[in-house]
Amino acid sequence: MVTNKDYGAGSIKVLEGLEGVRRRPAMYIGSTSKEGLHHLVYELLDNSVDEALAGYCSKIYVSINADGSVTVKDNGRGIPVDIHAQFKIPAVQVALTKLHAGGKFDKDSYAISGGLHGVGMSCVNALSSKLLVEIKRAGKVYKQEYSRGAAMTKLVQSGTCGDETGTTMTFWPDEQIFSTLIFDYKILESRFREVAFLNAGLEINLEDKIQGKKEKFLAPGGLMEFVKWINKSKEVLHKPIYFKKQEGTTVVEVAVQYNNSYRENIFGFVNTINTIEGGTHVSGFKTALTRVINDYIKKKGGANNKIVLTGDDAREGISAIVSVKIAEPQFEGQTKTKLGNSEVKGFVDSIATVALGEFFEENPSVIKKIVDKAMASAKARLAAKKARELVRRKNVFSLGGLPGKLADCSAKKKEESEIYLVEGDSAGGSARQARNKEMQAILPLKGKILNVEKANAARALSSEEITNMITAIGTGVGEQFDIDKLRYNKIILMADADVDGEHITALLLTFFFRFMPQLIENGNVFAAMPPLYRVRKKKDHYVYSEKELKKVCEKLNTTNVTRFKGLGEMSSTQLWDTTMNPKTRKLKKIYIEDAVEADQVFSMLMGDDVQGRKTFITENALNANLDI
Ligand code: 0RA
Repeated sequence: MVTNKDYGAGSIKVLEGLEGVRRRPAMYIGSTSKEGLHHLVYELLDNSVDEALAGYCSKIYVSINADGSVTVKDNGRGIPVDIHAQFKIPAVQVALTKLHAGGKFDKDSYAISGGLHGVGMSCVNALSSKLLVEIKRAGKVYKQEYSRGAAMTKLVQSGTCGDETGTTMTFWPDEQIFSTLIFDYKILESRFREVAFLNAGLEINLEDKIQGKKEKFLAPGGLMEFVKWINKSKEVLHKPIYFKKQEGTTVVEVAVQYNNSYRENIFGFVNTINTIEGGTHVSGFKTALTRVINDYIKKKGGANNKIVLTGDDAREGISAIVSVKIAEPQFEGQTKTKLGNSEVKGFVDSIATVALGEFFEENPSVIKKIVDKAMASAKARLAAKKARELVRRKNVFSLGGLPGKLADCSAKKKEESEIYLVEGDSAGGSARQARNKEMQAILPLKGKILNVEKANAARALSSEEITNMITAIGTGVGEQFDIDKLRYNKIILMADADVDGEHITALLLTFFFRFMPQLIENGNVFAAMPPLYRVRKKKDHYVYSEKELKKVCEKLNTTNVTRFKGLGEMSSTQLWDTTMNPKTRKLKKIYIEDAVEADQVFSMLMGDDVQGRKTFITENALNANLDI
């Protein structure tokens, strides 16, 4: 690489803006752990995708290199290299050293760009110990090297390239910033697949040169292929419904395909960013869908034409993608992944109303299947409601509506309180004795709860264990869900540390994922980690994994080991010391790394696709600890 010792005066000045990024990296990329590390790749990918959205790039290549760096290469126009009028340095250097300059040199060059992730390539530069950029433009190749945001060389021309154009960046994440420097193929893979689905025809290649793996993501059918992929382990009711409409710089694109399951799966995207918390685009679509289906029933429902479906009824078994591209997205919510732009709701609603109406007019067999399914859901819901009312009348003496089996805590503030959902009455009894009464509530559950993946909402909501949980937690489910009514700040799943216990935890997680995903997103759901062994040497040492056991035994030089068979076998003191005392216990926080991926895993593991499940289990047997 060319170096130039005098080169620096100009770059130090521009670095000032990037110092803030190095001082508070989490503010710009979310975190400095695994998530933030991968964010660097998305940031560069987004720039190339923007170039594709502008119509100038068709292929992107990303590689995880043997030396720990990552390369993102595209065949776009190449970042401009001419001298910037204001800063008197090449435009590419402005993009890499000026915060927010990003790919958006001027607002008109791209109508649409990342938005949430749009902190720009300068952040990647600031957080890399080294970054190389290579640009092919107007027949020439240009190169420049940076370190921690500062240019180490001038931009130099280093050869010719015929009519080839494009941008290549290779970066080495800074070990001074990140707690991990290892890129995870699987994380990049699911994001890239998503981006390829969301940008029909864009080719994204991923290669891991360390593990020798590669994959091409290319979906000429775009969202239509996306919704089919989401449904791949489900039995579908019809071919995907698809529509797209553009007005000015706003694009709305939707794909819908119902399957025979009972779950609702609507994924919202804004400028290709997954809006996990939904927002105005998703609610506009939902409103239109419910209205169109109810209108159809009113007109053509025959004997059933008086039944009014709820939104939950209309969405039973739906898989859908609602993708919008807008110029100035406003994000809200806990994780800044909820679209706030109010104009988008009406826009999506009116487009979807017309498009769905037309589609159903032309495809009567499809709407009939959807209406039959929604109607079955409504009838089951009404029957369950009647049954519940009967039970409620019988139980007029139950106090305050809380489940009789709940041992509630006395703290009135939810910030301080937590609830343990405990497998089995005997473990429930120990937990009840062990607990801190003021802040810890205990709800014992009878063995294995219903697998909600295989039950419709009405059946799930008539299961006693499930209604007990819902009542104790307080928020309600589905459309009624209200986070402000949450009665406990932490919901802790506590099951034995064995296969049965893991199954129970999986069933509970399925319930939370399908009925109260907001609690997972909000970070309220945890799994307790009871110890596997006790090693006794002078005092008791509790051990949580096989690996740890070996270490502890070697260190203490003893084989005085007791294996815990289950929670019910521990004394209440042991249970408190190991699993419940906030000062000493270990909790796993449950989070959703990738909503689309998580849906696949749940429908695979808990649904009807036996072959898919077998394949999944064989492929994942080594990482038996389910990370979702
Ligand atoms: C602004 C203008 C032009 C290209 C780009 C940005 C650009 C940025 C990135 C970032 C990664 N890959 C990229 N490719 C292109 C070109 C304007 C012109 O040629 O007239």
